[in-house]
Amino acid sequence: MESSNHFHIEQLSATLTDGSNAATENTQQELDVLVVGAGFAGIYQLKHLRDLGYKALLVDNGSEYGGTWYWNRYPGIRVDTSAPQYQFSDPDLRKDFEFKQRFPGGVEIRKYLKHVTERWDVRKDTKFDTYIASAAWDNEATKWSATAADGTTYRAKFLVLCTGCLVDEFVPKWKDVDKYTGQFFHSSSWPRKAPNFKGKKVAVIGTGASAVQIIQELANAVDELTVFQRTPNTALPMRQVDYDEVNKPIPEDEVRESLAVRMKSFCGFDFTFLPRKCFEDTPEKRLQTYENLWKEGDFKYWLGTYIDTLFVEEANRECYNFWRDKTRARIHDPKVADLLAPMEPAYAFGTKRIPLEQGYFEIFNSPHVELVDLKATPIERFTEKGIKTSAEEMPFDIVIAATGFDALTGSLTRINLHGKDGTLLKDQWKDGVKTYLGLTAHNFPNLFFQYGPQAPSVLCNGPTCAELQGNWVIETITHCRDHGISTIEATEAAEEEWRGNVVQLAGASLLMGTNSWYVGANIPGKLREPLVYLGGVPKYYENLNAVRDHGYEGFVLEGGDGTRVSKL
Ligand code: NA7
Repeated sequence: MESSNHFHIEQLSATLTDGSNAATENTQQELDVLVVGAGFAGIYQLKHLRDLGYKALLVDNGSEYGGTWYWNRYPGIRVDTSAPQYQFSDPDLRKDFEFKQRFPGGVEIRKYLKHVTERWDVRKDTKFDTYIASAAWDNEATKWSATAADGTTYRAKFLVLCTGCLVDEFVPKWKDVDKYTGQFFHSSSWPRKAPNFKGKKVAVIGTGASAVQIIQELANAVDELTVFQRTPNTALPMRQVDYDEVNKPIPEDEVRESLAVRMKSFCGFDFTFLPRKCFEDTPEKRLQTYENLWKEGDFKYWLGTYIDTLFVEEANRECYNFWRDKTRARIHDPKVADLLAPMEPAYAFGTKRIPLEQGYFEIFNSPHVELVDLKATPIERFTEKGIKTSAEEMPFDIVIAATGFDALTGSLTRINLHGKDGTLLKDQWKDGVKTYLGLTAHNFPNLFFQYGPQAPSVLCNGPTCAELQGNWVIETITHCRDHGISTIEATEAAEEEWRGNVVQLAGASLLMGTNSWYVGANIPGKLREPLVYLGGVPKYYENLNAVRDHGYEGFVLEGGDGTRVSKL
């Protein structure tokens, strides 16, 4: 296997835990806030904390800004949220930067982040190539002590983890994969020296969002493409727009308006679910509604449709049927159509992450593209030359595992985070994730994590969460500073209640009936539980603001002398 982000980190982690590499330089840095992760959320934290006078440092394992956009370099990588929404709200940033497409690709997003970080002048307080493998709360000093792989220790009053939610690669443990002599890599460890695909037989395992984008790109680049599908993907058509003289970029006042309404939308977009249920419309009106949403070419068919779609089976089925008929019409071979868009849904529509596609389904009409149904013919093992399914042995020059991530919790639990009593976060969560507000955990004072479990996170786009959650974190840190509070820690009771809330909301939806990474079902051995807050963005921020307005209800706040400052 190619060297990957995943393996690199495991090695670093191991050297630190066995102490062989620790503290070789033995340097120490005192900070107010250590921010880990230089994607949208981390960049936002650094800029705004620094503006408020904090001594803050941003560190990242990568060598540049971007987070998930730094690591994921597969061809065709693109954001599924339209440009007016996938950016920071600061109007100053738009004065001399314009997105060139409605759905920008990875290169453009990295260009945008370069522009942002230059404008916000954050580089001088950023340290790259720095993996924080462990951090421990020091009760005496009331500080976090975080150790990087180079032995440097950062001591900080607050630790803010902006480590992303789709980072920790999942590669299934296929038998004999180590015996395979061709090129093999995970979608998010794409070799920096791009492989030459011309004349090659290539396999893509998986049909999630990453696979869809990779397949679209590789279909025309390779000699033969084989896609191994376990579960069909209900991808929706993307209506891409190249902004130019004819299709002008969205004017500034519209961008502002679009960003201003995020808090009112279930998923933090400039649209939200329709205010009516599926069967309140006549069949004719329903059809027209679906057609209109479909034409938008974005997430509206998923997250701007009838309000009961993700909650009521019959409503969900109507939505699926429309998608199925539109999609099957694009596929020539009925047997292939049965696999890609079966007559009976494989799972409730929208309960797995829906990506936007550009010609994905038509690709399977090409004679050089083969679809293998893993449900009928599972992979038994790898061979020296390729893959052996229960039906046949297939040789490949390159195999790409687009098999996802230990989502939402993996990037937090892979760090050896020791709480107040020394317990590791991963052990504290072994019988179920418990957070307060999807931002903090009991036993882990002065620690905040963003875009993580039990928050809207993946049902609300990255930059939006970076600002909305981020502002709350900054406000909270500032409340502590202004009131002489040295520690803020969620109570167990508050955590229990929040978990209950998350479980109840998910239980009322169709989400729990589907095996997806939203419920941790993609990782063998991972507890199956709802990992996303399904109350919607407005309700989530109502909760956050209510907690703040009630004197940080659910937290214990203590002054420097150990006095309890909070009213509980
Ligand atoms: P996903 O959405 O987790 O997709 C992973 C795919 O890999 C999915 O089709 C899985 O099938 C498949 N998979 C996983 N394990 C196996 C095994 N053992 N055998 C065969 N196929 C397997 O990850 P992505 O990287 O595509 O997307 C993650 C997010 O990144 C995406 O939502 C965007 O937000 C960005 P399954 O469906 O589980 O049957």
